[in-house]
Amino acid sequence: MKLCRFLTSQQEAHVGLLTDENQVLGLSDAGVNNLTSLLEAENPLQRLKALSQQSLARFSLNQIQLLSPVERQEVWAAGVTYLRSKKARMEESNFSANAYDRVYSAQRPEIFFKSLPEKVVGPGEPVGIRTDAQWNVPEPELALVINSRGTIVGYSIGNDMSSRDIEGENLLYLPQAKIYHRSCAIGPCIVVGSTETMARTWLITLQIYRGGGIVFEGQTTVNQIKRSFEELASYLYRSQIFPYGAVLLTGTGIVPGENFTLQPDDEVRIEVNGIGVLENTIIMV
Ligand code: DO4
Ligand code: MG
Repeated sequence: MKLCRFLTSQQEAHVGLLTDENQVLGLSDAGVNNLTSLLEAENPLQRLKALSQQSLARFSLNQIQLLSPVERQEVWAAGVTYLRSKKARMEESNFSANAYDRVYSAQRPEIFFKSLPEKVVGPGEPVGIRTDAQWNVPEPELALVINSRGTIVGYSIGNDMSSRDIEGENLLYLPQAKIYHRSCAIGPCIVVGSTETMARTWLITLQIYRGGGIVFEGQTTVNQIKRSFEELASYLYRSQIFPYGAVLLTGTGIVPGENFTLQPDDEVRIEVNGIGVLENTIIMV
């Protein structure tokens, strides 16, 4: 089942279920006003199935605006989980090549803080490239949605926007390359009820449009992620508390070639076939 947040034409935020017919069933009529309580339920899928049987308001997608499905969850990200990411990063940086090489096969994964929840950009909202960076790319990633008990309860799509020249100059600049205004998009919904085995059959596709044409296209499979989802989630929760749960991006397996950089007005389209499509336009921030 697909859980979402949306804004009505009266500018009221609601929680809903996205149907296969591209409609949204509003859950306010059933007394549900936030996603977190559903993700924290003993059995979120069972709870959503029961809610979907109730009489609920229906909205078509053109009546509403989907919001990022993140409320108070911190967003973190795993890195160098795909061979493609390791190789691209080793090429971009002589200085840090050894670090990327080691972390790919080390026992402890790379996990870094990505975004406060209130700074996450939703579907259709602009994502940013830094004015002081020359080489910028989107990173299309599967997002694990984890509750406060550390259980993976759903999946979404994330864009871990990155400035490759800043990261490549010195790995200690990673927070500046990764964490800035509008550097993280998540959406369009949270898929609840899929196992890791199911998620590993999904394809991730990235398309970048400029002036109506495609300037970059790439594809990978979730199954290329080297580490298990449980392993990534359990490292995130070591000696940590997440009272509202957390979202963990699982790393990128699609890296455009060395000559490619994003420009303002580019359209970034990320599709994960088991989830949906996350689209955002690029602006300078
Ligand atoms: O090591 C730096 C960041 C890696 C990353 O974001 C990724 O592999 O997706
Ligand atoms: Mg990344």
